[in-house]
Amino acid sequence: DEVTNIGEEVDYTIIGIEPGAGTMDLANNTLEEYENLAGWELLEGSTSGMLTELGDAINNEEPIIVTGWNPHWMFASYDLKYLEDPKGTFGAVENINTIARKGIEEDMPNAYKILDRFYWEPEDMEAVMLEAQDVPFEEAATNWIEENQDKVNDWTEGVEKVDGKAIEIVSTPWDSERASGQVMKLVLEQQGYEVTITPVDPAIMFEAIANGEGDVSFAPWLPVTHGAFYEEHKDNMVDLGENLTGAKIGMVVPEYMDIESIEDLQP
Ligand code: PBE
Repeated sequence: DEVTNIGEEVDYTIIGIEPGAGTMDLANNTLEEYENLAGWELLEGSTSGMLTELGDAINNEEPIIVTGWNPHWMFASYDLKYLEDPKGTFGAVENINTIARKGIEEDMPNAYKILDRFYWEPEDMEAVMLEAQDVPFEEAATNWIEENQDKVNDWTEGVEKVDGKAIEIVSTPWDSERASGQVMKLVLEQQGYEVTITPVDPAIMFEAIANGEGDVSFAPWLPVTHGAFYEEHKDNMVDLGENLTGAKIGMVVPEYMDIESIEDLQP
């Protein structure tokens, strides 16, 4: 039989990431919603493991299906495509929002202004992520701030400096959020705050903001990726709106694979 069966070639397996990731909830839901994916498996692992397997497969021009997203450097490093998702189980365009604990506007009016104004483009986040492949995130974030002083000035203009007030940023462990977290840490430190970043799973991140243990997070992906956590906690937190738009999640394959849609994966 000359017809390639991609399912057979990839052992009916989609290479996933950390089990606590929102991406994995969407991918599990995708396996349930598409009848043609009955019998397929989503492999739990880590983002670095997924990226290693993706790189190895591409070096050997072998087929592979991973859960992917952007902003991420994987699209700058490799020729990749998203599989079409006619059922929309991975959502469409995602945003990354800023959420904060209740009462922060009254307690820290100056910091609040900066948190509320923080907004950047996918290219900004990607620039930090790409450079952080070679240097520590803190250095990449410092360089981005130096090169984008006009944007930072828009966030801090007219805001009074403080003397050593503590702020805890609650984040997630992925590079996209390490980029935003480090940039905002440095911006707030320049304003006189003492900033810590705590990376946790998305579920814990929302809990920490809702119960006031953490002050702010720049890491929620909405409306779909972390939508269930958002619904659960939205009455106990403040939503400061988008800090980035144009994010995306889905099943990702190398360009050379002869497949275009999730619907075309054979059972
Ligand atoms: N991710 C992609 C996060 C947000 C979207 C891996 C960076 C997650 O899956 O929860």
